[in-house]
Amino acid sequence: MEQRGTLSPSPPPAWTPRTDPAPLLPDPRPYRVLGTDAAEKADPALLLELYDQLVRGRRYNAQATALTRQGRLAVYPSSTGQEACEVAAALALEERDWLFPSYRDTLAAVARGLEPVQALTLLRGDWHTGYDPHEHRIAPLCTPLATQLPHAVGLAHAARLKGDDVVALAMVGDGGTSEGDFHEALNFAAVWQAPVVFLVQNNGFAISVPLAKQTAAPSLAHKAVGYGMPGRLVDGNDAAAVYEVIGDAVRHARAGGGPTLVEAVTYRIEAHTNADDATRYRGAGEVEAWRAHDPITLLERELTERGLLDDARRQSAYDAAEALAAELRDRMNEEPVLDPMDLFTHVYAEQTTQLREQAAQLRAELEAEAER
Ligand SMILES: Cc1ncc(C[n+]2csc(CCOP(=O)(O)OP(=O)(O)O)c2C)c(N)n1
Ligand SMILES: [Mg+2]
Repeated sequence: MEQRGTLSPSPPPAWTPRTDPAPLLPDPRPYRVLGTDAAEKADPALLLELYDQLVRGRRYNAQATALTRQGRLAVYPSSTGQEACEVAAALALEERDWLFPSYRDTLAAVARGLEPVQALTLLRGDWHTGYDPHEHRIAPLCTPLATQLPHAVGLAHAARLKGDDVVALAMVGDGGTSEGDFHEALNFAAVWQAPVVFLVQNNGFAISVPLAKQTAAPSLAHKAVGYGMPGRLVDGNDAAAVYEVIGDAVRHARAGGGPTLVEAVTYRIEAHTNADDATRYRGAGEVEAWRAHDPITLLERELTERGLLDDARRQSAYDAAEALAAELRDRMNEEPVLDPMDLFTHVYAEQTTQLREQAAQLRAELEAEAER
């Protein structure tokens, strides 16, 4: 007869959580600095730099949207209302770090040093990413939702294995958190303790879908606990608060502490893109309530009260923003000089046979056309 194992009347020792969930839980009140006692500790030079960048960013958004009306850009997803997240997150990184932006994060890329016109090349449909990702350590502005997140984790994990002191900041929208890629990225990041910071800009909507129809979680930051990483909630319109929270998460990651999920609560003041009509799914009252919590006004009030911003200083910020817009307009009005053969460059490190054949065919057609 077959020998059966000894039957144990009670289950094996109960599995105990490996991580105490309590320290991972986000404070449900979004962290704020401006208008609180914490503001006094903020560095005046940093606040002024954030202010300059916010003003430039808003002007950039207005100019890019105007370019869509002039037929110079097919589409532009404006981040007006979200400039504090964009700018503060980019400034919280070191030069050696990597930024993984979504399509809405042009301002973050520009604040990190990308030439303003280069951030629009993709949206004009000119040339691949529009810039060399390695030069600025900015991955391509990513349209397929959340696909930039596993890339960020892969890069950060690889950097750690190589002993490089690099952190990846991955930006995603509230809607993007419903994607499988979000889950896979956060899971791998936590298991590997990869030096990644995930910044979710909760701007209230995924096109016309409000957050309440997207998730039943207490907050998006609470999702962190299920993966075993800390979740943090921050007022996404408070540039000083975003800078501090992202900066803390970046330092934590760099020191080997693993990933953090930051949810920045903000609002998309304009439509999803120039191709969307936001009045179809939200009321003017909601927009007005958020205008009263505008990121530029919040910082301006703080700076003015502390005597750091007078009319002349304010004007210089607006003049610089105007100059940026004028240059952007001029550069975007130039006819782009494009080489059709570039379709085949930077696609594969080693081209496939099919692509080589197609490239040869295109080259022959271009040569024939040039001879005509
Ligand atoms: C994988 C994938 N599915 C669908 C879309 C179409 N799409 C583009 S933007 C968008 C909404 C995204 O909302 P959110 O993540 O909140 O970012 P936001 O636009 O608010 O910045 C959708 C569904 C897409 N780009 N990629
Ligand atoms: Mg959104």
